[in-house]
Amino acid sequence: MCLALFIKVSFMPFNYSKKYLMLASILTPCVLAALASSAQAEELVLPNVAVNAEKLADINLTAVNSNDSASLLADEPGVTLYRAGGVSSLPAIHGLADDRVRVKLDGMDLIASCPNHMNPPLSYIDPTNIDNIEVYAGITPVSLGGDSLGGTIIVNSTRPEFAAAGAGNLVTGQIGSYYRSNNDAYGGNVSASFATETFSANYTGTSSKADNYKAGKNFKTTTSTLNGSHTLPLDEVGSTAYETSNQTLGLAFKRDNHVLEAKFGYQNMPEQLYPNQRMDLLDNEQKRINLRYLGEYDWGALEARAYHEAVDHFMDFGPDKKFLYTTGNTTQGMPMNSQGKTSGATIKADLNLTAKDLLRTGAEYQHYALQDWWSAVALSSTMGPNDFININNGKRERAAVFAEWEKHLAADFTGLAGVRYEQVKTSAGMVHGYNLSTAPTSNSGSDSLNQTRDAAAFNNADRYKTDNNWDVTVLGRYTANANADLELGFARKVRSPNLYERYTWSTASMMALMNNMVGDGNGYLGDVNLKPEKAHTVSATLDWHAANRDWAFKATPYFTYVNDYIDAVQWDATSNAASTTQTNNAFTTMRYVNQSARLYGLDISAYMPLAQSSVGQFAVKGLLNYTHGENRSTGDNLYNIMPLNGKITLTHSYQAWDNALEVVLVKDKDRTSDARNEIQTDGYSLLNLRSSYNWKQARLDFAVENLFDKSYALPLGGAYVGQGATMMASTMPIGWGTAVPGMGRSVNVGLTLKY
Ligand SMILES: [Cu+2]
Repeated sequence: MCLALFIKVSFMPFNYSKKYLMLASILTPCVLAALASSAQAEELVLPNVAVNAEKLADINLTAVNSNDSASLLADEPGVTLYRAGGVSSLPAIHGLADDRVRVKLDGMDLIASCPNHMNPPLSYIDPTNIDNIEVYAGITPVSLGGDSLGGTIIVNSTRPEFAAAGAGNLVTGQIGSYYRSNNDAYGGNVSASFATETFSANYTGTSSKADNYKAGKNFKTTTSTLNGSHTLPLDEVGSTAYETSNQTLGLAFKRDNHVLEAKFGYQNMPEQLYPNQRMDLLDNEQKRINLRYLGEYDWGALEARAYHEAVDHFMDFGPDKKFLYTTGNTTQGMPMNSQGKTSGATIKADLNLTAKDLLRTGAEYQHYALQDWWSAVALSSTMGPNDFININNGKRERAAVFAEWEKHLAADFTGLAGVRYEQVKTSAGMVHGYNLSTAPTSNSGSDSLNQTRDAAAFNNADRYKTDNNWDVTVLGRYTANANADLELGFARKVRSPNLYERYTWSTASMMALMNNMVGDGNGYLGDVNLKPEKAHTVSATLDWHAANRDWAFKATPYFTYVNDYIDAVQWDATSNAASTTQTNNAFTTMRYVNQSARLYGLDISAYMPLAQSSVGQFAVKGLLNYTHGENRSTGDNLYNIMPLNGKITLTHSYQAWDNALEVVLVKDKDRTSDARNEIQTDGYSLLNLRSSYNWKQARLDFAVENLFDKSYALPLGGAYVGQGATMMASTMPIGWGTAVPGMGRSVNVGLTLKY
């Protein structure tokens, strides 16, 4: 089999360095395999801490449909996705997205270092490298998240495996590859492990590349082209191509009930284009190290972790976008740089006080530093002669302690109560615009685009902020009988503003347009005086099921009130105040502001077997999500709330064969944010087919997504600015009012081999 793999990879369409890397990755474990006998695996797993964890039952460990790890969450009740770049969707839980959701990747709280949040935590892991995901969509225990409002998503990469006692060394490996027809996407993944009873080493490498995708039948994104710009076919969705690779090396040592683990990660992403941002990601490099100790004791469990991450991020115009001002044929672009450094440590103890009482307590610390600057452009009259300092020496420091008590009050009743205190300190240094070389403190001399006025106001403001945030969670679970569980909870959760919300400062339209974390095409500027958001949520879950869970029906209604919700108002750069007249049906400049918001909704999921016959087992799965979000200060709708949507999946399994037919139904998005001139989208339905066949050491996946090649707009995909001149509010040739189209039909195949 090793020989077969070797030949297969040799013919894969990678560039040489990648190919040799993959070949080496295959050969090494193959040689090890020849030397060692196979053995039983043994895993060390944390005690189950979850009261209401919604564990993803079956993570499809293949990249056959997507390289976007967030897309694995698409079947989770209450979870929707802000579609953005090809591998960087932002998950939203019950209408709260991005930094409002705590995403923990291998226990690390990573932070997006980009004015467009192009590098969120899940963009650093390939779907094939994920071991498990837990989603807390209702009430999140304080031990599982702070500095966030909505739920928590816990994503763990491959866990270390050790050889069982006396069974000899353990050698495992996996190699996979896939192809998707719509955007000519292909890639591969390899993993190899070697373990003894006390030592474990694991390497994973993944690589993927895709062209722009095509919208469904008869979709036209533009009918004209800009002078000098290359012409895109009418159904091609500009700026949707990507290329990325991730590598991890994990080492672990085990002695009795103690495990010491080190994970090293490296990402090199040469390109991730953005159809809903004015800039494209043209380089992202991440290096990370994550150390963990896990010990089981008579009294409970102790976990300690320390991590460090360094990110270098670069943006400019990708191939489908162009600079508005060209000098002859010289298209110069607008280089933008972000550098982030995150260091953190956590310590957590689970104490079994009595057979019925569990106390979880811990402390967390995180230090984040951000530098964000845009290099001077020689031929531009406005973007020079100096660098534009967007965020100078930004710092965000979190220190938290928590305690949480879980008590089995009776055989049928469990209660949980927790409190968390978190101090968040933020600061940023003095700034200047393209027009000056030093930071001004008074508005004198010549000004360009109000850069001196705005920088001086910012430099004179108190930029050192300390937030004292208190979270509380109370939760009860009652088992009424063998068929019904009821869970009821309350949570108060607080999130401090991120550095882009607090410290971006320029009112100039072009600069503000570059600071946009939501993909709506507008420009944004920060406010140093923003207060933390405070959410109060009540939520219940009714879980009605067969005693053996053959069928299940689950409903979660929720209600959240957010004080000081960070929304935005239209801003007048000339008067430097909130606009008195509103701009309609156009991209505009917004400023973040504390308002209040209310969200409520319901998610329902169900599962039922249909028939068991000689031709296999048939079952049906259903999912329904409804969310309503409104700004209580203005009466406006909240931005990017997914309209009513559902999914019905018919599954069939027969021996080694698994098949699914999925219908996706989405209603019109007509409740949109007026302030942001959010684009309405039409309802749609899609049909997807999936099939997989499992052999003992191989798996073949086949899928047709959007079988009927339907043309539709992504409700949470934002505004389309994927081609032409995107640097000014009035984009050409697309203009305001086009939503990002969804992908047309794609035929996908994937093959995974294991040994
Ligand atoms: Cu970026």
